[in-house]
Amino acid sequence: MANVFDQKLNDFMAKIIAKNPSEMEFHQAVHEVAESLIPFIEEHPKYKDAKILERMAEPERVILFRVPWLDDKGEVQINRGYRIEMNSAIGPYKGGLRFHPTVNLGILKFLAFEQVLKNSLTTLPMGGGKGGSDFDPKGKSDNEVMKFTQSFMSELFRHIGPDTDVPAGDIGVGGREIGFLFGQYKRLRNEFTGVLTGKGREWGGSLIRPEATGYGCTYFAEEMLKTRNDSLKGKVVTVSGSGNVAQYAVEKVTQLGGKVVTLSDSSGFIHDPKGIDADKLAYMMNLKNVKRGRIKEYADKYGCEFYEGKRPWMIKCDVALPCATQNEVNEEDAKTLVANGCFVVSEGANMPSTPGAVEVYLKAKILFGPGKAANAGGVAVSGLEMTQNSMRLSWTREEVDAKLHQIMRDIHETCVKYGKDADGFINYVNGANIGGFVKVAEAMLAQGLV
Ligand code: NDP
Ligand code: 2IT
Repeated sequence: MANVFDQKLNDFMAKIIAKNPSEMEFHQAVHEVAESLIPFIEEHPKYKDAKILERMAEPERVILFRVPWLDDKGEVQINRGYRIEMNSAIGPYKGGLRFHPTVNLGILKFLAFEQVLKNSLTTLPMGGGKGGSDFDPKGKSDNEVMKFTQSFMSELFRHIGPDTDVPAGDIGVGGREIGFLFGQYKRLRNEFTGVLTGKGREWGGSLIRPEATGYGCTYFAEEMLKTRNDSLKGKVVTVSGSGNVAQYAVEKVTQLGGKVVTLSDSSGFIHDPKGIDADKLAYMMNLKNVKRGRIKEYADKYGCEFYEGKRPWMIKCDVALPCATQNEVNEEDAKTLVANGCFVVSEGANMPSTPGAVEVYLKAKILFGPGKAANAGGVAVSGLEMTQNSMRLSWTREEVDAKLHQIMRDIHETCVKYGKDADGFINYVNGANIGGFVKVAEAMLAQGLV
């Protein structure tokens, strides 16, 4: 039987690759999903006949635009802007904007494709989208970041809206960028609406949105541990990244009694065997969010080791939370993690594990929470921000956190429902892919050939 599915998967992927040449990350994301879904679709001919998976792999709309701006020296700079409006079957397009020099069409299509299934898993009515630019905010002045974002929004504004497409942050887009983007949108449209999420709390932002992805990824790890009557208490945890997601993962793991011993950025990682406590985290957050410095400075300040150009997966741990970027854990890293006793991987980043790494986790039958399930807390609280904006009300921290926690439990339950193997092992990859797919597929069937 496996061979029949392999053949169908190969045929399906051959078409995807031919149609979307050189979009490697997109191929990777679609392949992983198709591998889970093809056997399921074979059992449900209505999805097969309506070519739901084929339609989902084709964006509803792709917007690509020029972003000219003047730097501080008065020199003209030109970047490229994108918005991928992937799927609106269950709600307005929703997903972040990424500003990073590596951004290209294939990366944003992989992120948009993942976002469709992730948003479906949250239980909230959000379609999927993603966008961004090859603009690099690193080393730019606040003024340059503002100039760029204003120019970016001067084109994007005509394509988005609170009931159409609602962007948010991702790599390189945090509170500062969302502020500038919102200001420019409001000026162009003369409307104060919930068109972006991740806003400041004084102007429509939701409490807990900054924390949501990191907290949610930690809650998801805790839910997975519960299936083995275990918890994060006393666990040694490695975290990669030192941005938004990593920061609040560290905070929540520490609150739940775990010890985080690593952090990283694109220059390398730090290993602090004593653990990153609340004071050290506060130092790191100021370093990254205000001073915009490098993680090495943490090692200099606290007298611990900095490993230049390396990733933290060589450090012995019980739990690993990759929170930086795609393909940051390869097959070798995964083998090292498992050999060192790591038995939980909860992905804060999008697709941080390569296909080879995922294979290692599944073979070793460790608890592996793929990004579209484990990091869905961020977009879930974005959904809650949209609700609060529509109601013109704001909920307390406790209310939002309780809703986030419940959503992460629900996502976990969905993964168990669709991902439990005959031997009782929970394959969260299959669970998340099938669980996310069903709702979108049903909506697409109901809405006809659109
Ligand atoms: P930030 O920009 O706040 O932080 C990104 C972190 O990852 C930085 O430490 C950065 O280091 C590091 N990093 C980025 N690119 C690379 C790279 N190519 N190689 C090595 N390190 C890298 O982004 P977020 O924390 O928001 O996002 C992190 C991940 O989480 C991404 O995969 C994102 O898609 C995902 N995610 C984010 C959500 C959110 O709500 N923000 C929601 C769900 C998922 P440096 O500063 O040196 O570049
Ligand atoms: O990848 C993601 O889910 C995000 N970057 C958050 C998207 C959002 O709309 O909050």
